[in-house]
Amino acid sequence: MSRIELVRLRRIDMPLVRPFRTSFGTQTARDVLIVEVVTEDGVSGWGECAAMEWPGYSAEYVDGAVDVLIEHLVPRVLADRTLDPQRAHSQLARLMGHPMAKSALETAMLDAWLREQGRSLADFLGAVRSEVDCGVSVGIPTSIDALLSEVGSYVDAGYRRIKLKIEPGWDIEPVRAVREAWPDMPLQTDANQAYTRADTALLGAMDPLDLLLVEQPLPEDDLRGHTLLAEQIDTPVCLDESIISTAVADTAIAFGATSVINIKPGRVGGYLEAKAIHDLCVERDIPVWCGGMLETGIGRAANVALAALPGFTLPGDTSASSRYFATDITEPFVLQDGRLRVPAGPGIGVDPIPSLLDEFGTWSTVLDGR
Ligand code: NPQ
Ligand code: MG
Repeated sequence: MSRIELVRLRRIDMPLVRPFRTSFGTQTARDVLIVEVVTEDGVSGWGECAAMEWPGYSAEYVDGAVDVLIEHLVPRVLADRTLDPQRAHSQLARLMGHPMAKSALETAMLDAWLREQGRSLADFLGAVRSEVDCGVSVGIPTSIDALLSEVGSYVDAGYRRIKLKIEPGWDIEPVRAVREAWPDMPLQTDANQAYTRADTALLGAMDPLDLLLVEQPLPEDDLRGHTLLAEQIDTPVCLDESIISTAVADTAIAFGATSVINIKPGRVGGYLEAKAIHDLCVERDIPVWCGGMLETGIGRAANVALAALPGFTLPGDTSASSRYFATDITEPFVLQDGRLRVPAGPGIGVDPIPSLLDEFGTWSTVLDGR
């Protein structure tokens, strides 16, 4: 087993091609934290942190992730320097919370470890496909006309499923307008916790719109509320924010709170945990799909590898690089016939372009534990 020489943290500022509004706020650029693990043999492994600048999606945020990595997570893995992602997973599990920061570090270790073996992440995880079906997530725009024109551009680009962000005041009308314009398009909604148990009738009013699912309508901790809602509406309930571990996934499935699961490696603390949730869902006959956190090519590559596992039977939010960025920091992921190709090279199978890391870079530090 090889050893870790140092860990480098970088922040890059990536402008978005259009503002992305959800019930928790508007994003115009991504402040992306990138973790690089360098081995004693000079091999670099890469991980991307899913956290946003402010704790809107979940409790994590970029400044907090930087702090916990510098003060707690990186020192744990530099204490023995062994490049062993599974061992690091157990060690980091002794520290509470911070799944996105842990995932970035663990993925960088996993990438370096796989690159040294010449093995792809897709192969390691158990991928069964060389390309994956792609969907796209559509933010809350300023008007229904703007929504129809944005959705139209994604339909023309070949996306195989459309997800509309909803919130109170922006739900039935816009969703109906999209359904009427594209009667056969696979369509789903995502509320990012914006509703309450009192909104059951309103959410049920969207049943005739033939939606694949409604994602995370209620607050993260309200599993029972999701069970009650699922009993009252026909549209399948899919949890995102609530599913923070395999144990919670098991509980939510057993209690009827979710019949589909959105798996995001950042939210659950990495690809090892994501794989375990996938395996549980296959056993329980629960379809899964791969979520997205506006990743650059680094995070996108790893997500596409995960989405190639057999239980990922629904198109994910694994969109093309161009959905978010005019220039990605890796070779861009390009949609072909509504699909993305699964990287086959060692590790995550893509490399950041050094000049672009510099161009977009706003901060970096090196931690070598010495
Ligand atoms: C979701 N993702 O499924 C999230 C929400 C989300 C693609 O809809 C910066 C970083 C901005 C992460 C905006 C999609 C974000 C973000 C939205 C995640 O709930
Ligand atoms: Mg979501």
